[in-house]
Amino acid sequence: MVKGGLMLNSLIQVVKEAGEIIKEGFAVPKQITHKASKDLVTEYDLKVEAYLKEKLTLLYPAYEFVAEESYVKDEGNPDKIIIDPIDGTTNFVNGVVHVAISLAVYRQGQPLIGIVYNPVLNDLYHATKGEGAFLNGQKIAVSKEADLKRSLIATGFPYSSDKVPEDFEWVVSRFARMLPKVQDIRRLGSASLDLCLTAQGVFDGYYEMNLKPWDVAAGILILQEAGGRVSDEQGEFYDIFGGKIIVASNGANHQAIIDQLR
Ligand code: LIP
Repeated sequence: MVKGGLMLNSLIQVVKEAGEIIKEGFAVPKQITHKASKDLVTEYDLKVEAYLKEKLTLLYPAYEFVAEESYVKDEGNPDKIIIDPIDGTTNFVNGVVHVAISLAVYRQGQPLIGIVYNPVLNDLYHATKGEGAFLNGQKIAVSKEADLKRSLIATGFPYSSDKVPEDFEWVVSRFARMLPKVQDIRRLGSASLDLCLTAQGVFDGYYEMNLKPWDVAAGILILQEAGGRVSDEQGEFYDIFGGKIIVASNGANHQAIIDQLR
């Protein structure tokens, strides 16, 4: 039994079952629809979300679901299960292996459990508040790299980059400012996995704009439990339900990343 109690174990079981749907669809043709020009959804996103909601409604009927493909508005329940059925949908459509189910439990408005599962690579990250962060059962921790020049930084590009000139300008200007100041930059296409790879010490930091609660809720807890730091671009609390820019790091280089993003 993994640490974190019965709820964590039952959630992991259901997430792994849902992962089989992603594995079935990964290498086959998909029906793709566009929520926006760059925002894709497939029948597999919908199947995974429906499976998770069906199973978890039976197990945890008192919780409100905040799930990417069915979310309408906050119903005010402080107990939430926050789901991204396929984080990295564009990767999934194109056969890039960085895809994950991201699931977080908030109880009384506070993060309690985070699970990020990549069924293609069979990597399961999890954390329970106060109990550390784990990858496939092995404890993980952030890197100790304090020198931005030696830091491998991840980022992403918002779906709005073709529609909102200010967003495009922010992304391009910060990328141009950051690139000569760091070891290198990576863009893997899954925010939840970017946060988990930072928790694992593979990345030394990560930043992105316009993410949704389901992209980051689980990964933030996993990173914090691995000793990392998460803030907004001012170094203040990042609100998953309203934050525009997330800055995540090993803590040692956090201020240096923020200074480049000002
Ligand atoms: C994606 C994020 C990624 C971001 C994409 C998109 P989705 O989530 O994980 O970091 O760059 O624009 O938001 O839409 O695949 O669940």
